[in-house]
Amino acid sequence: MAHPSEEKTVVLIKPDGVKRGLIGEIITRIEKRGLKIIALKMVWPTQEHIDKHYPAHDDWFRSIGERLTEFFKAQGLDAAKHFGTSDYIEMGKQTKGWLKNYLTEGPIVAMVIQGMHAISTVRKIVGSTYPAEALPGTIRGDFSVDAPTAANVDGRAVKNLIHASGNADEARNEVEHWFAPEEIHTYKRADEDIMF
Ligand code: FUP
Repeated sequence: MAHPSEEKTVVLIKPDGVKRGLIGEIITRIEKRGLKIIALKMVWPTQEHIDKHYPAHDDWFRSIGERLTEFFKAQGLDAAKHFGTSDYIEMGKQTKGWLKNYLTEGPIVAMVIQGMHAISTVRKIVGSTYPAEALPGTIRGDFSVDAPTAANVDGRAVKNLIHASGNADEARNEVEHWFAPEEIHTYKRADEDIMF
């Protein structure tokens, strides 16, 4: 296991983040926290690349379906009516199709971020998956407002500006999926000795 201060995670600024001119704002928040960018590039991904980026197993599809169904329910709405099925796995598969369209709508900025418990720290900076639930002070909570009750009904993915790896396995796979080893750099930030 890597030292906690050397943990790596992948952040993608999605096409809505890039087109809204939020690249600088998003990077600033990550850097100011004391996390280090060790790889960065702009790419316009293919559908195939996005297909491989997101998991393809039933547990993941089920978790997507379950979560959005709960959100619909909390709003007094029935997700099954809009998806034409109450099967969580099917809902997850449909959502993945929309994600492939969303993430290929334009260029994205892909980064590897390294630092103290980087995976969980970045997730906190980013905020809840659904912007409508994200707290002010988080990136999603400050700059976006979308919800599955609107997105899924309109046949698209939730516009939530950013992707950030969810756990250590995802982070490892995503670093490899997005970057060649020579694109990832090792260097010391000037404030590292002072911060930890
Ligand atoms: P996250 O862990 O925040 O990356 O979110 P998930 O893995 O649960 O979901 C992956 C992506 O699917 C999220 F960025 C948002 C998107 N999504 C939708 O667009 N609609 C939904 O109903 C649920 C998820």
